[in-house]
Amino acid sequence: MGLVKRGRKLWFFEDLYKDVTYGFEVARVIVPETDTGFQKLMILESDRFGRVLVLDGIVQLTEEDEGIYHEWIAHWPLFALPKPAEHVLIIGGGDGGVAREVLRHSDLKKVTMVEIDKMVVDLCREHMPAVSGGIFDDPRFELIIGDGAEVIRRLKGRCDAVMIDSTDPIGPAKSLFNTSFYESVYDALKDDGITIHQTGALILQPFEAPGSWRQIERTFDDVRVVQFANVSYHGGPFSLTAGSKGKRVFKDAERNAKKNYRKAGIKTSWYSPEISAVPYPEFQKRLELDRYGEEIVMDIELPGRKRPTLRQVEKWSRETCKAIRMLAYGEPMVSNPELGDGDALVQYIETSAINYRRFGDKACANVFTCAALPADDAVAFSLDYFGAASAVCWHLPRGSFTDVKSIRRNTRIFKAALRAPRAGVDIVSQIHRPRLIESAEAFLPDFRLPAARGLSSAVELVMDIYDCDYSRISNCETVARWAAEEFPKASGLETIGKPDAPDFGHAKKKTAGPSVTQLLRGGSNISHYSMNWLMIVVNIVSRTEFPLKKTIDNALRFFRGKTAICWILPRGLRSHNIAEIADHTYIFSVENL
Ligand code: AG3
Repeated sequence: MGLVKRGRKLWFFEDLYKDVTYGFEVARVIVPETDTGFQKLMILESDRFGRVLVLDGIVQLTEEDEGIYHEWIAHWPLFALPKPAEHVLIIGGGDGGVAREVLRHSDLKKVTMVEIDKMVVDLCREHMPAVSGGIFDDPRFELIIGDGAEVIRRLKGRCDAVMIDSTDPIGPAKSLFNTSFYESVYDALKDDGITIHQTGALILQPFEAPGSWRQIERTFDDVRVVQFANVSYHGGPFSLTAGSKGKRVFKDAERNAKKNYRKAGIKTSWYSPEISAVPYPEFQKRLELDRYGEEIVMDIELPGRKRPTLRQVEKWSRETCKAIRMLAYGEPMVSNPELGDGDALVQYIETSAINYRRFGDKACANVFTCAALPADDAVAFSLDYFGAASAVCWHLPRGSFTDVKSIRRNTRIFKAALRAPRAGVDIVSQIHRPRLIESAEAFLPDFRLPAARGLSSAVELVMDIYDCDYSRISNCETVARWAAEEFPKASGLETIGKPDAPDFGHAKKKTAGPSVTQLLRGGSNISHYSMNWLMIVVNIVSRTEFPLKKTIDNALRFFRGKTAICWILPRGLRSHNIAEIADHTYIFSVENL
């Protein structure tokens, strides 16, 4: 919305969100909106806030409350350090507010500020000189106009702290929110150094802090979330996410901060060492959970010649939600009978999805949640609903942050039968594990998928891809492009219709992961991705054979993941022998070299 006339008054409304905004009355426009070549810049004056810097329609600071943000981002890391900082790097921060606070630390020898947009520096210096204070006259201060992501590579091991005072991860700051940038920040730090990055409003930007948290967690030795609230960053709690080089830094941070603060004698208005070391514990705990979810995969023997209609399958999926105590999201997607390609259904649910496909007289059902899954209840309900005597089940831990051997140990393959109508299930076979193989074996040209051996009608490739690039999994268009264009090229599988990508719709309904579904001829590709975990989890079911190596490599490369844990399951079973089925269920891991 930007500037809006309201009667005789001029108002400004922030443009960050489509569905919420805040605004204030503007007394004067100091610098009308100007295209700097990097972004649109505007400086306004308000009676309440003083001068206000706006970039791309988003408030960056107001003279009235800039002290809150600048004190926290500068002093939190500097006072937490075990010994006084000598060299600090600021990336962004062109208004000079962070540098002003940093330079109050008298042991400092040098502060380098790398700002990409010279006009931010010049116009703030001219129109809001109090923000930068005297930094430009301080001999310790050095300004580089350039790209922080480039400059930082030249600073290996030189900095005690790196503060990333960027705009949001849209526009010119995008390259500052990805793993390779964080890796160069890590390299630029001395041992025991700290970095800190602004990571948005916790509630209105629910994926930003978790996304950076996970990337920093993977690149640094320890990670913390620091929160504060000010008036001009709309939405209550606002976050800074910090990473340390060295494991002890944050553990000693509270003690160090109290001691260093007292010694330095710097008077602060908002920062306090008393609360600085408390890193919003509940939020941190949520992020520290190390498991993404679990899935129960069922091959259900349909009785007699009875084949459920799609209407009945829709009812099954709705009632399965009740059985596992999850909410359905939106309407189920069903295959188009006109395409003559079998019965299939996908129902997004709170946190993930349920899906169904029939191969002959086998109902193949998957129930996936990114939370604890009452798997037995899902199996019991499904057997009961379809009037089936038994099912072969694979119970998979999805997104376990451990090694392939323990993931294998936690994967269960068994036959289940209903104890009595509307009662629980019994496991009527031994519990088997998948066969652990080397990826090299799966990639041999004569490796035969179970379907080709006549063991089943179809095959399912399940992939958990870890350590993906944030930019590849932070929007649905990119994931949908993979599913609709890249994946079919690599796998040779034929798509039907367009990918369905509800994306943040899940989040709006207070549920977890955004998803993409692409129906395939004789199968489907369902992917759930998570910024929290930097991972994408994929299930590809297909009646047609496809090249494993090409398909897996393509996904690893596209999402720039580090490792894929892969399972191969025979689906639409023809064999009834559970030992044989387990023997043709494979697990292996693939590295992206
Ligand atoms: N840099 C951080 C601005 C963040 C605005 N984003 C938001 N409200 N979600 C500000 C520059 C101050 N030196």
